[in-house]
Parts: sequence; C-alpha cells; structure tokens
Amino acid sequence: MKTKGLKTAVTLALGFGLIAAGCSSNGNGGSETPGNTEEPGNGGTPAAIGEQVDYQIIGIDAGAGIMEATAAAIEQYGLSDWTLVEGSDAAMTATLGRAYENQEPIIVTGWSPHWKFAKYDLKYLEDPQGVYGGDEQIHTIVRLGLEEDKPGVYAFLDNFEWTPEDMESVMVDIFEGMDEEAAAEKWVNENEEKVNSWLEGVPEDEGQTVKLAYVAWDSEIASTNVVKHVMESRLGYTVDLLQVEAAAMWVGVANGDVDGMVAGWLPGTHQRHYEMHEGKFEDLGPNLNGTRIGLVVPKYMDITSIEDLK
Ligand code: PBE
Repeated sequence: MKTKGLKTAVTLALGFGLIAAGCSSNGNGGSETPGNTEEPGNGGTPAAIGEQVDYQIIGIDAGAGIMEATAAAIEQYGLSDWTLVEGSDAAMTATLGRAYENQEPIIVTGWSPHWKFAKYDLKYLEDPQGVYGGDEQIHTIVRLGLEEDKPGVYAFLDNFEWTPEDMESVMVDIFEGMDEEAAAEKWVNENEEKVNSWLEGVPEDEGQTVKLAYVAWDSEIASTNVVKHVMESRLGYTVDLLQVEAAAMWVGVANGDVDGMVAGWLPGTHQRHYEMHEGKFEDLGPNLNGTRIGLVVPKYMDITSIEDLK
C-alpha cells in the first residue's frame, strides 16, 4: 500500500477498488474508511492523498494547543486512519523543507505568524467545521504580585505590543541563520519608535532581575528574545529565559516561579491552560493581533479542505 511506483499504485488501486466495492458502496457520503481509491470525492482523489503522505500529519511538541486541536479535527472529520506525528517546531519545519524542495506532498500543523509562509508557498486547508477557531491574539501573562514587586517590569510588559509582520521579520532572520539574540537586537535597532513607545511611563528600576518562560516555538523564540533584549539594553535589567513545555509555562506563571511570559495564545489555543489556572495569574492583554492555526500544505497540492483528507 505504501509502494510509490505508478504502475504498482494503479494495480493496487484497481485491486483495492474491487475489495472496497464489496464492503462500502456509499460513495462520498460519510464513509470513514479511506481505502476507496477509485472514487473521486470533492476535488481530486482523497484516498490517494492519504496514501501519498502515509496518512500522517506532521505535528509538533505534544503539549502545544495545536496538537489538541488537531486531535479534535481528526475525530470530528472522521480521519480515524490518520496519525498525528509528534515532534517539535524544528523537526516539523525540517520535514516540511525537505518535502518542499522535492515538491512532495506533506501536511503539517501550522500557524501564523511563522517564517514558513515567507519562505514557502503554503496554504491553510479550509476548516468548515471550525475546529481550529478563528483569529486569535497572543497575550502577555504575568504572575500575581508582579506589579507591586517589580513595577518597572510590569509596566514594560504591559506596554509590549507589536504586529505579525514585526514578529515574522525576526523569525525570518533567525531562519536565515542569524543568532536569536542578534536577530532580536537587529529588529530593536531598526524599530526605535516602536521600542520607545514600550518604554513610556516605565518607572526606573535598574538592576532588576526578570524570569520569563517560553516554549521553543519559532514565534515565541522571536518575541521572547526581543522583550529580553529591550529590557536588558534599555532598562538595565537582567533577564533569564526558561525554555519549557507549554503546560509548564502556564504553571510557572501561576505558581509565581517565573515573572511572566508573552506567549499565551487566546482565546482558543491555550484555553485549557487559561481556565485551569484562572485567578492565579494576571492577563495583561494582547501583545499581537491576528494569529491563526490549522493544517497547512504546500500550494502545489491540489487539496483545499480538511474534508479532502477523508
Ligand atoms: N503554536 C505556536 C502554539 C502557540 C504558539 C500555535 C504552536 C500552540 O499550539 O500551543
């Protein structure tokens, strides 16, 4: 079934069609067995897509909200033959990059802002059931008591706000080989005005120490390093970054082990964590508007919707 040669595939498809015809003759109507390769469903040969990618969706770290959302999508779209492969943002983008170079089919869990949209021609699969939710914001979340303990840190984090384009430009520099801290510094130097607006009304607090948690998602590596760079170079703070899993990031803020984070994807992606710890953190609101998550494929693939994976 996983043979790639065209002749073999056709032979298998014909043989399989005969077997499939015996047990399922209901055409496009809600069949949960994706084995029926001969029936062109909506927009191509859906079963062939599954076979081409070994029924795999390339995921990221298990704790990411997008992994939960994708498990829900598999359930709701009746994709029981599909596997969501765990890994990391780095592993996912490496697999995507290799497939893209060879113009091979691939399906990944994707989100914006992300450098992959600047570097490759990609598209989101339509999600008619709305499993992945709509536009979101990234929120800054701090520990209770931060305002009293470290008013400067609190005021600065409250002021921090930028755009998807800002974030993506840092991500692209890192993708192209720049060190994370150097990419953050470059962006800060090129965006004086915006950076100055974050410093407005921040009380002097030099020598302060700050602990920020983040997850190794490319988007959060970019934002967290920019925040660190500004606090160190402009405010004279010492900032420690703790790279953790998603759940630990929320727990860390709720327990007061860290001062805060700039990586709360809300209201949907991190809703579970938000509700679990509600009352034990302070939500400083969005630092970025207009994110999206979903299943992403190269534009050269001719599927358009998650429905096409059935
Ligand atoms: N992400 C990027 C995260 C939030 C930031 C979409 C991979 C998640 O799924 O939890």
